[in-house]
Amino acid sequence: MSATIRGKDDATGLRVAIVVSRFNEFITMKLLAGAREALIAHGAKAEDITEVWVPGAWELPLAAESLAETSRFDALVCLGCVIRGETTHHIHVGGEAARGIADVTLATNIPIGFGVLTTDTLEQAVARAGGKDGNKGADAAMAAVEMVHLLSAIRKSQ
Ligand code: INI
Repeated sequence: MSATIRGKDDATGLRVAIVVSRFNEFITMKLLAGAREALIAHGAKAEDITEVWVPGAWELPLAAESLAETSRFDALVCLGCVIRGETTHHIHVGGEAARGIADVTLATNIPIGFGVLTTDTLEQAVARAGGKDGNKGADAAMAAVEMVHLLSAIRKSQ
């Protein structure tokens, strides 16, 4: 017989830390608002959500690792905005943020929603931060919530 294991979009009772970058704050504050609203709309309590601000996307992994190691959170959400510049700097910042966050989630087994925009233009970022292409902060928050339940269901299925 086949088995199907799925998560669910229920944030009731979950403690979530949102790590958000100040760089391109005009965009990241909208990602943050989207993440908070999605969590609360799905049952999280405002007092169970912790906001942690870092200078830029580069600093997201270290803050996420520190938060994961406290064992105080069921899930993390990392939010940032990397926009293509004149040099290749953005490639290193965006690539290392992604790699570092992936390393942290795998090393700690805590779900981390990845809400770091990597765009060519400011317009593309605006579209993804509550504009015509949705809010990637909300999507990242709900992906983290789904993964909390998925990991729990996998463990129970063993
Ligand atoms: N940080 C970002 O979050 N987005 C960017 O687009 C960006 N660019 O392109 O420079 C950026 N740089 C700062 C970086 O994240 C660090 O904060 C900085 O290098 C200090 O460590």
